Amino acid sequence: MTDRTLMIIKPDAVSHNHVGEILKRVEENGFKIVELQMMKLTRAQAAEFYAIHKGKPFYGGLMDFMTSGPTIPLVLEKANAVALLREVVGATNPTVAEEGSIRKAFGTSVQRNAVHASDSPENAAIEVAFFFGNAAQN
Ligand code: 3AN
Repeated sequence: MTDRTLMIIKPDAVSHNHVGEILKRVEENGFKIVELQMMKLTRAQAAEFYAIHKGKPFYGGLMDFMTSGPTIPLVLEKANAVALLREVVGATNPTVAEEGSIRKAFGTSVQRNAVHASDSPENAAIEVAFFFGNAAQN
């Protein structure tokens, strides 16, 4: 079965010119890029996307960071895409992320960790629809 997941290349990775290297790693790991766009999130979009973190101490900083510059949301396709992309991306905190992972290579802090990857198939469907509409799930 082929599944889809959502990745976001965050403002830190875009501004440091790591887009090409991140896309290369994604493709080398067997993911097919099926949707991709560059966009600067509005505060309302960032708040909706990260609504689950509302009220946490880092929420304001996360909103500031995610709206600070262009991001690149993309939809990736592969069998078991959600779990496999989380492995390729690595742990939330780049300092403890696995060697060879994207966050280990390009993240600089828990907040500025280069990329987002959906954490469950249910959230992947919601997040794909958030950026690309329901048609992208078919
Ligand atoms: P992940 O992105 O690995 O699924 P989540 O969902 O716990 O991690 O957190 C979402 C985002 O919120 C992270 N990618 C990171 O940018 C930010 N974040 C999470 N925890 C912290 C923290 N303790 N301090 C600052 N930012 C955080």
